[in-house]
Amino acid sequence: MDGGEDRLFLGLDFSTQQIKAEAINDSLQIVNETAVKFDSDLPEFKTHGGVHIHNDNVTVTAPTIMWVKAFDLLLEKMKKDGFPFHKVACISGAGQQHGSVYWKTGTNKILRSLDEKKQLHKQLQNCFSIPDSPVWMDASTTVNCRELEEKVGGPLKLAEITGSRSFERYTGTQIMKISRTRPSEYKDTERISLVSSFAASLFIGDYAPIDLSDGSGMNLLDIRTKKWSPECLQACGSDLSQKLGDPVPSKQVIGNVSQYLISRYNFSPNCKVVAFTGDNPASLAGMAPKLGDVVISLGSSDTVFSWSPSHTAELEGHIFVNPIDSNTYMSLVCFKNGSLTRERIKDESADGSWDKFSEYLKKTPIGNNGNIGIYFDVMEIQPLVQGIFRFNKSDEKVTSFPPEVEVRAVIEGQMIARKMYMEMEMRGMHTGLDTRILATGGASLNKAILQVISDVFGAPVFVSDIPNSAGLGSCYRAKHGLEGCDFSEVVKNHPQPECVAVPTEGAHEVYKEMSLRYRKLEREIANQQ
Ligand code: ADP
Ligand code: XUL
Repeated sequence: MDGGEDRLFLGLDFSTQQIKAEAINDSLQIVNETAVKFDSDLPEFKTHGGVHIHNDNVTVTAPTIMWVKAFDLLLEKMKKDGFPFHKVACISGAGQQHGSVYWKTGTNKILRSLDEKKQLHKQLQNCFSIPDSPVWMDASTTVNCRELEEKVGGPLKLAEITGSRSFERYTGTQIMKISRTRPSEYKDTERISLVSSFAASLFIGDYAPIDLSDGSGMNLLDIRTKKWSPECLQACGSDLSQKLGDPVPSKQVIGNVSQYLISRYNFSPNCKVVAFTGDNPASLAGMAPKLGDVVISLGSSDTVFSWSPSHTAELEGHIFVNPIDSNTYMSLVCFKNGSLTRERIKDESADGSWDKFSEYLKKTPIGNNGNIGIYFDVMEIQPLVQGIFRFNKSDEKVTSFPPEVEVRAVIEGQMIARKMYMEMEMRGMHTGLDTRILATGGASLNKAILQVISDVFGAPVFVSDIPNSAGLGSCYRAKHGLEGCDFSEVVKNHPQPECVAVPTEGAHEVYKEMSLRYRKLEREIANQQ
């Protein structure tokens, strides 16, 4: 198994709606893809889009044990399909960013002595002091955000230290909220993990460290020194440095696969595990972008990100330590109303059919005859607004659009916002005909959506065969961490993405004008809230 052509690299993606596994061989060919979807494969947890939105509309959680049960199902499915676990040389993975897991005191002992005859979720069912993990969609911590910023010297100071001002979904303030509202559960918490390090813990049978890249999404890490920031820790909870453990570079080998997995699934005892990271950092690795490329990820969230050489502090957008090279950075902007909003409009206006949705996009004109829609089904991140807003060409509010206008309005509104915030928040990033936009995530399968992106961004759009770049990036990161070589060496056979859309003539002028209107309308909405 050691070395040679036959070995495999396994990449996991613990995302919002599902967990997915990809496996590649040494030539980077995909040899396995398996997924477990939370809503449909685990209906007993009654999630919608993998989460529970609470009655206050701002608290959003997922049952931690559901993720463990999904892990059981995923490996059982792969075993049933004859997946050769013994050939896996190294594993890495990704998790939805910012979400947190609270392990009860004493759980580490349980993790280290798991019974191979029993499913994991049966052994861990009483092991979480907070059974429902807050996830990235949560927006319930505004007061904690203001407090954290105030305690460290203001939002810009916090951004200088951690790469971001305070955002509701960031883990530090989520921890602060729990430490205040549930002090005894907080006290009974031995370890706090991110979703990524939680997932890695299931593989090594021990608490796994948080990696520097996903750790940058907590408002707790000093991204300059790559250590926890003492003042941020102090503001968010007592004994926090013990509860978090030391962060490690994202490419670090953190241990071998657990005895439990060796006995139950026939993993090799030599199989290594590389630190898991956030889904966006893992996607960056999976897209193997060049400096100057812009990645747009269209999953449960929509994100726009790129490789960034510096960590200049700004008030908006985010800077993370780069998952491939801890001496560089990645910049990112995130939108909460992504695929689930598109999906709702597909269900309501296009009879639940993506084909019909695409047909509507193709038959409506660029600029939608001046109609603009802003669809924030859940509280957006920027601006912090919830609601559905439609405007006609004279900027008058209207209550509905015909179905085909609604479909174009959601895609144009979303993509105009993606470009506008990219330009405002990603350190002067601009796109043009010589920029490559690399699209990934579930909706990157939809060519009609990609055409709108190309028209709005004024740049060609490229896609790879594999829309799950976080899973693929995890395979690449596993190989990178194991071999310790240059990342460019690992991805030298990475299949070149294909150009699937180029800007339509005249689109640039239409969207230039429309973007100005969109900006004004969005500002008015935000000011009224
Ligand atoms: P995540 O990793 O966040 O769970 P994915 O990147 O797998 O999400 O994307 C899942 C989403 O992809 C679904 O919610 C669905 O709306 C969207 N999707 C799947 N197929 C299409 C399509 N043909 N057109 C547009 N969106 C699609
Ligand atoms: C990024 C973010 C989301 C999650 C879920 O900051 O909150 O993209 O990582 O995908």
